[in-house]
This record gives sequence, structure tokens and C-alpha cells, in this order.
Amino acid sequence: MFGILKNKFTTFISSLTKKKEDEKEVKEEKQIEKKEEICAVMTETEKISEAQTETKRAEVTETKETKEAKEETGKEKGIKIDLSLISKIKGIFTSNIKLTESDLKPAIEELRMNLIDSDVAYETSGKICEKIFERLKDKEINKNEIDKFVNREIKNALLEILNKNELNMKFMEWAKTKTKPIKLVFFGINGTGKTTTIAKFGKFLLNKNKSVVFAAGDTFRAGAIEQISVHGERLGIKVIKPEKRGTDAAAIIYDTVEYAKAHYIDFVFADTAGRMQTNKDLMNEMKKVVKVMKPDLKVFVADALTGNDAVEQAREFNEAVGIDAVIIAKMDTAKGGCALSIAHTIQKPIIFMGIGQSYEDIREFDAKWFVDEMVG
Ligand SMILES: Nc1nc2c(ncn2[C@@H]2O[C@H](COP(=O)(O)OP(=O)(O)OP(=O)(O)O)[C@@H](O)[C@H]2O)c(=O)[nH]1
Ligand SMILES: [Mg+2]
Repeated sequence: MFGILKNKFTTFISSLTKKKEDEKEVKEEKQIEKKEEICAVMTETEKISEAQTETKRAEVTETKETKEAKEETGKEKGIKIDLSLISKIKGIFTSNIKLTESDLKPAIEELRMNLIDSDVAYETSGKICEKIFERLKDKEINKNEIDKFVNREIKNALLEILNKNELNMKFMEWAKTKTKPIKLVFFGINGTGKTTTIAKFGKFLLNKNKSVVFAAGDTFRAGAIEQISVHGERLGIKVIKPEKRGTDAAAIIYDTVEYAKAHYIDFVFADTAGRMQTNKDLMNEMKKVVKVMKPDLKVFVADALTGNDAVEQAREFNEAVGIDAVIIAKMDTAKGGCALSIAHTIQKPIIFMGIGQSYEDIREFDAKWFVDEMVG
């Protein structure tokens, strides 16, 4: 998943590593010259040592003074060479590299453009790059660990964006703190995946031995009541629906909440019509639904494929009714940037992701998993 974004981050990491590798090569060439020098001196030392052995052999025939004089010369030379050898060799193996502003600026700029290309909103790309830059600037890193270090800091920067404002809300934990029936309403633009998400999410809860009832609150689009009824039948979930299209959505949703109370059902999921944020009537209908239902969670369903548009829509829905959480559908078909942008823009938790068209294709959003998938 997210192959394209992963490539962009990998390119960024390797461009920095490569730059430092080149510098390292020049440095190492110099170090090789130094090594050669050292070797030459070492050969010299060996010669001295051989000479010392020779001297020892000849010791018996020499006077005491001559012997001491010769040993002193060899020792002095030997000690001097040993010290410089250790510090030079140590330098070759442990030298650190500093990521300077001039190393980072061009690579970060390229990354920013690549993020924008991968559906990360302009503002969000800027923020991510700013965070990465601050984390890397002037850091001294062991030259063999540049890629590991940069990779870790990118992940930390992304996690900072995703984890802000308790964005990592765990749905089941949250549900434990609520009284039954727990009421969720799903909003979004036309075709983003609301009804399919409701069906998958309902199945997710059935698997956890919870009971669910659906409200066919999309009384606007032809075929919408039928669509959610089919899901309900397939899953064995009761659907409260109107006799005909055009009935007041808020009234149907109200009836569903009453049904749930009477039957001790754990969750009420209200489907609603897809609406453009520019459609005044439908935006007002949404406000009425909220007033009547008093949901515990207003969920915005975003279509990952719509990229930057989804961000603007999330912002407008949030302004209209105050979104509590986001589900990103169709993540299987998109680059993933949308999740980062929405989280950054409206600062609300992403709770689930849709990753396909079957009932099982939903998973709880986990920021760490997401970042690992994205950066590698
Ligand atoms: N690949 C993929 N397709 C999805 C996913 N979620 C929904 N879809 C598809 O998206 C299309 C629209 O889904 P719906 O659930 O009808 O969307 P909606 O928001 O209820 O649409 P309206 O009621 O018209 O506003 C359908 O063909 C779904 O199968 C997903 O996670 N991945
Ligand atoms: Mg629908």
C-alpha cells in the first residue's frame, strides 16, 4: 500500500545519503592517502623493530651505553607512531557527518513537491517538510547510519501530525465510555463510500458480539433505501426505513434511536444522503439530523481518491456540524496522502480505513502502522 509515497520518501532518504556518501568518498580518498602514509610509517617501524632485534642479538658484544642509546631511539620513535596510528584509525571508523542546511534545503524542497504530487495538501506538505527539516538540521550522525536516522525522523514527524489532538482514538475503547445505544451518524460528499462503510463497520461490530441497527437516513437518492436494506439483509442487521423516498431523514433516524432503546441495541448507525458542501438545503438537513439524533459521534467519510478536494470538504463539513472523527474509504486505491492532509487540516481522529469493497475490508486506523507502510 502507498507505494508511490513510499518511493518519494525513499528517494529523499537516498538523496541525502548519496550526497553524504559522495562527501564521504572524497574524505575516504584522503583517508586512504593517510592510511598509505601510515602504512609507510608502519613499515618504517617494522624496520626499526627489526633493527632492535638485531641490536638485541648483538647485545652481548656491545657496551651498556651503546645498547641504551639504541633502545631509546627505537622506543621513542615507536611510541610516537603508535599514538598517531590509534587516533587516525579511530577517526576513519567513527567519524560523524553533519546534515547542514545546504545539504537539506534542496532535498527537502524536492520532497515537498513530491508530497504534493502524492495528494498531500499544499499546507500539510509544507508542515511535514518543516518538521523533518527541524529534526534533521545540524544533526551529527554516524556516517553509516544516515538512512536509518533520516527514516526514523521522517516517521516521527509524520506521527506528530497524525497523533495530534489524540488522533489515535481507539474506537472500542471510546465506546466503552458511552451509554447504549451509542449513536453514530455518517456524513460526506456523494459517492465517498458512506453506505458501504456503514455495512463494513456494522460487520466489524457483529464480529465483536455487539448489536447494531441501521437507519436508512438517505431518503434523497433513488435506490439508497434499497441499497442499505440489502446490506442489512445480508448481514442480519435490522434496517429502519421509510415507506417512500423524500421522507424526513431526521424522523427516520429518530425512530431508529427509539427502536434501539426499546431493543437494548448497542449501536445505531445512521446513513445520510451524499451532499456537496455547496448545497444549502442538504447542509441544513444535516444540521437538523444532528439536532434530532444527538449523535455520540459525527463521522466524516472521506474518499481517499479525491485527494485535496477531500480536505476542503472535511473542513467545510467540520465548520457546518463539527466533525468528531474521520473514516477514509478507498485507501486501497489511493496514495495515502489524503489521510495526512485531513488529520492535519481538521485535527480530528481518523478511526477506520476502507481498504476494499468486501465486508471485511475495513481496518482500525493505527498511526504507527500507517507511517511504517508509508515510509518503509
Ligand atoms: N475500492 C474501494 N471501493 C470502495 C470502498 N468503499 C466504498 N467503495 C465503493 O465506492 C462506491 C460508492 O460507495 P457508497 O457506499 O455507495 O458511497 P456513498 O457515499 O454511500 O454514496 P452516496 O450514497 O451516493 O452518497 C461503491 O462502488 C463502493 O463499492 C473502499 O474502501 N475501497
Ligand atoms: Mg450512500
